[in-house]
Amino acid sequence: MEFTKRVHWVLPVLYISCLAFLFNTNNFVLVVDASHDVFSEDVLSLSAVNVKKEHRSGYHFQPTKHWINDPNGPMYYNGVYHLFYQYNPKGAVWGNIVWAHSVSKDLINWKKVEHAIFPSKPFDKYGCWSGSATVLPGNKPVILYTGIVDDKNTQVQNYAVPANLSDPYLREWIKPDNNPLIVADKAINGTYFRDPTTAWLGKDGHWRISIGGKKNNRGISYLYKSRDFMHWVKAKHPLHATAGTGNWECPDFFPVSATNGLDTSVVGPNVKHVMKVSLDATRFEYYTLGSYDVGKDRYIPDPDMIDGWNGLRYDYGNFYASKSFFDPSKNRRILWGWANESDSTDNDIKKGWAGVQLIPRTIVLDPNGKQLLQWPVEELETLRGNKVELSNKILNKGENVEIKGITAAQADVDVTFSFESLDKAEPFDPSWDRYDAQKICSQKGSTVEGGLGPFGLLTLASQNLEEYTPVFFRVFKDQDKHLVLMCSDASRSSIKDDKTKMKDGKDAYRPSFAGFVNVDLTEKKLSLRSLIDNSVVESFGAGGKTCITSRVYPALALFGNAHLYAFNNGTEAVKIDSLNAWTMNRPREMNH
Ligand code: DQQ
Repeated sequence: MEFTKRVHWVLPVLYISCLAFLFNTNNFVLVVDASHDVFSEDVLSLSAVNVKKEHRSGYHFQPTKHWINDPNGPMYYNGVYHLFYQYNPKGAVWGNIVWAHSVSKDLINWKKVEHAIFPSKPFDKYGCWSGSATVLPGNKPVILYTGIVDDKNTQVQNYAVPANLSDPYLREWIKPDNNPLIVADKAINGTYFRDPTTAWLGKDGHWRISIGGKKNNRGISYLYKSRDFMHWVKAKHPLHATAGTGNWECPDFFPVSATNGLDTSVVGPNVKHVMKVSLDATRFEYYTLGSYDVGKDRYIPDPDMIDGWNGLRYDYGNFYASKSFFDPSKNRRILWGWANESDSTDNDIKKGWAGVQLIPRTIVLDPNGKQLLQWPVEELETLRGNKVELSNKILNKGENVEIKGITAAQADVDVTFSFESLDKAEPFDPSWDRYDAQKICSQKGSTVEGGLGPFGLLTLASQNLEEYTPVFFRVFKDQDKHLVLMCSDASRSSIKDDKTKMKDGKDAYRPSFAGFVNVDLTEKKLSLRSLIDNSVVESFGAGGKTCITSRVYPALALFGNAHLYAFNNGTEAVKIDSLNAWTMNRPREMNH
């Protein structure tokens, strides 16, 4: 696993996989685990006086300034979508974490309201970490979240309820005095015990939740049960656990079907369950599909699932700590995920902000039953402005075509490529690691000539292609089958990279994110949709089978100077069957 690369991304200061105490030269104590950098008081409250507009998102959710991370407690309640999120109200680095709160009627226009939960009581004095919302019978929302009770990062589970259910925005939340609801018993390491899920109700009338953690190096999703939501008892067995995977953050457990979303408590013969965990050690999100044995209260991954670091990922790029919720108004399950910056902490502080939430995605089971399909919520289309179209355009080897007439820095592009034959697909080198798509993509980038591919889009490109972020496919032949590689390659995204060294002197984090696409090529077509937003490139391959998000910081391809191309660097000609691209407008109301 690529620890060193991820260090650039997540832990510019330090990385250690277990909790440790360190001292810096200013003699204050740093408490660090794999996901939580600890900065000095000075740094914690540092942000640029003027927030830099450059690279800020146009339509991806972000606050007006400062640091954000995990989406928390998303829910739909009485006609309003709620998004809470981890937020530092004082600076552009992780720390001082509160639950910030925004509300929306359409998932696109967001209004900021008061912080919902912030440290104030002994049971959360040192932090209000991630958690989930459950709407209880009688239409009563309740939040479960992780409170930090001491400077050793000891974690407990708390609840909060709205002060006034008739306030349409649920602005004020109360943390009752019978908190904490759950403390770690002796068998649990209380510093790895966090991020409660939305609760589901069993046929026996008992609520269940899962909480992430680890024991030694075994990732665990603990299971707790309660009849009244107040008194919780740990089940004899965890819901799920996997040796060798390290700490599990932000578990998510929910039912899926191929047609529509399901309420979290649904079980049944035609329902599969998804178990997602955010793996602290790799900072990627892995999921398996399987069945929920309600008798044993255990999750069992399907036999063909890989349950660990080589498993399916929600997104093969910068996407973490996601959380899903059921939207009863449209019968769909929606997934929110956080994209951290890929830049140095120094640059984050200079910008005055860090982190965005990605576009909420509708998730359903792929009809093949082997994976999920993710797609931007339909409401996003209301932001589409000027449109350009292209069809039946052949791209021979080495050719590209510029997609003109839209604002390429802020666009939605949906393209379907077709090809006459698969014969020229390159052989898949048996020495390559089938599970290290990123390595293959870094060797076989968008400019290395191939057979069938590389072809795709050059996003956030400067006029003379000094910088660009290609999102593309490359098809390989592996014995009797074809393997489709999808890449989102940040390595040439900015000419400034040589000057943006990380604090530790290493190069800025510009990975060639990649994943394979499990797609049937019988029709000899591949589709790609990319949501381009100044420093975000969020892409969906083959109708959402494989998703990859990159964060990039072009120096030239900014605002009106950004360009968009379709390209082919394979010897097999490809045809743009159809391409639709739109300028994306800013939402009317953007979280102010
Ligand atoms: N972020 C939260 C934790 C969670 C982690 C703290 C994941 O609750 O485990 O900000 O990014």
